[in-house]
Amino acid sequence: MNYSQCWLNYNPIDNYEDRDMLSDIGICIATNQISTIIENAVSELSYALKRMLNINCNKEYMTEDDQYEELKSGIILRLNTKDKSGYNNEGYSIKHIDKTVRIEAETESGILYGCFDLIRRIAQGELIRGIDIMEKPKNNIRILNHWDNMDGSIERGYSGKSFFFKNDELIINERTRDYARLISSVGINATVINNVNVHGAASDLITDRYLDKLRIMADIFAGYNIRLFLSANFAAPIEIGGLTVSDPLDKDVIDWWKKCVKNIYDKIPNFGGFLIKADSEGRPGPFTYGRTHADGANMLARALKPYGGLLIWRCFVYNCQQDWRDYKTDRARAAYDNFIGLDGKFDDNVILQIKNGPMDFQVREPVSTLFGGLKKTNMILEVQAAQEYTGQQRDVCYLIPMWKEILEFETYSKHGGSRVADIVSGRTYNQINCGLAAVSNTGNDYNWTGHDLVASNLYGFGRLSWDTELSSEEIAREWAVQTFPHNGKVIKAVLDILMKSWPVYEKYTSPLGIGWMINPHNHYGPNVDGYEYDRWGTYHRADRYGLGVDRTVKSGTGYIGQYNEPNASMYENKESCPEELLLFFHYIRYDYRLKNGKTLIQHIYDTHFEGVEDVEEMIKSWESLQGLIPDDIYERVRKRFDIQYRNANEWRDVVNTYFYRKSGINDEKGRKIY
Ligand code: GCV
Repeated sequence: MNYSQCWLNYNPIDNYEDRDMLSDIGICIATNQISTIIENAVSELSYALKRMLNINCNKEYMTEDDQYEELKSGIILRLNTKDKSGYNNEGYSIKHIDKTVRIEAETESGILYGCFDLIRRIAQGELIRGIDIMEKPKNNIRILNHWDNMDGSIERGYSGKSFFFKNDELIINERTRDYARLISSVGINATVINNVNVHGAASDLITDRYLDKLRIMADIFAGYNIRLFLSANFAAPIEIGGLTVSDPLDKDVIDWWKKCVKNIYDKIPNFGGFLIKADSEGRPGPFTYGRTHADGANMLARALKPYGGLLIWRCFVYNCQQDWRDYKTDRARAAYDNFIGLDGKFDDNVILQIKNGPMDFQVREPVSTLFGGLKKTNMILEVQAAQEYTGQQRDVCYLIPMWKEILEFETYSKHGGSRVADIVSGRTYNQINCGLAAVSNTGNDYNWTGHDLVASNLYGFGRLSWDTELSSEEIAREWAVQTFPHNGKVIKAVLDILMKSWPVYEKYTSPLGIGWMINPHNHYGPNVDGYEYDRWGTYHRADRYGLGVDRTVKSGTGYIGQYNEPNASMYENKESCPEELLLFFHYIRYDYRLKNGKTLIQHIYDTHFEGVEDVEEMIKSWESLQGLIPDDIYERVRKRFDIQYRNANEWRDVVNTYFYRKSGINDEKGRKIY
């Protein structure tokens, strides 16, 4: 096989205390609906038990409930469609009763997730004697967005080429199924396989040319409870339909989409729907025709509605032709300004997909104001597992702590529980079509994610989208234990590296929420003024006295006014603004004293020196694992650390030198600045 199994290695577990209890088992399947999902669940469970505990499972199917009641031993999978026990569709329970372990669910997908859960527990050495749990996902939509192009390249892809496309054709092979196993094992239930920037042949993906093959792929995914979605081109009626417009209120356009969608569902009955990037970075959209985003989204949603399809519409809409001399226009304001007036105007199968921050996946950003603003609109939180601005899978950066902070942010949208996690799960406003999306970090590299350690971000996204209350440490530990050989020292070192990695990356790159300062276009490596005099609206505004963007209501762009109180006042005031975001919200002088007594300039110098020292520490930790983990993983990660070390040095010197030259202020500690 030319790829690894990541966390589905199912490494042997020595001395598992409940092995005896499981050693004489069969898997009994109590259901008369033997579907592909059930078959996949059973085959995964028996494969995992064989590999982890060397247990051979016999499978027995039974259809009558009384037979099921009489079973005295074994793992019993029971599809209980009669008594609605509150599993909530994809939920399940696992109970140990006498000599049986019973996984029950209302749906086949619940059984599948229950099996993956049991495997995960055993893989971590957790004893199942006495287990009695009930689980259900916190979010209904748990979706990956792949930015894969049909020529096989991946936009912002850092782990090889696409495993979905090559030379304008779809790839379907063993890896397709293993991809489905991998993401389903952590609860992901939907995927968009093509880039939101729909170029070239990708416009045709929704036509007969590709539908038969897509159906094969959709069926493989469906066997793991994953729905296939496609990114579509808003101008498809022109590009592939021969019409002269793609105006969402034009009758011919409406009919064209209806026919197109009907044709898709005729071929792919389990098709999930479309993801649309419109009026954004040059993509076509309803603005061309003087229409709103609600007009555009609803038109497509209505075509999908009869088939249960969803329309996911991105809010990444901003002016990318800005003049850097203009201090009033603020890209951070754009998503809110464009969408808040449309709240309540979207159909119920439209979902707005909102990036976590108001800018673009920087190492530190505040939470997008739309989460606290929209009240009558379905929302998906979009995060980026692909590390476009956070080290591109060459530098390790475990992103779950960042996503946790976002999910836990209280928006004050409604009294009594409106954290981002509550809003995007639909709990706050009783919505169903809500959830989490991640821009995927996968490619056809042997280890799927380029850097072995950042497979933890893919794993973690799935686990967090299922249960937003899991902690970052729990997720990191689960992943590490399932990925590496069972050894306390290995797990401790890996956890330590992962948990440090985001703060370390932040230390040696852009300070206190200001973002960017990267090389234009490829977005790797330092370049403080890289975007400063450009059109993208991403400025740091550094001069000889200080830096930062004034986004206050009082004297700045007014962005802060988009937050609900008391967040708005907290950010407006320099003293109460969380320091890690100080430069995002305020222009600050270099001699301003932070809470720890250091000046801003000294903070910049110190963190950049520390960042490099921290990378040295991480490297030492990794080196202590040589011989304890497989050599190939050891070597791959070791090489990545060399790159990270060089990168961190480069960032330190470029950033420190830049600010030394701008400010003329010496480092108090007299270290070398160029
Ligand atoms: C897919 C940023 C990235 C683009 C990406 C875009 C988006 O601008 O640099 O590569 O395009 O975000 O999220 O649509």
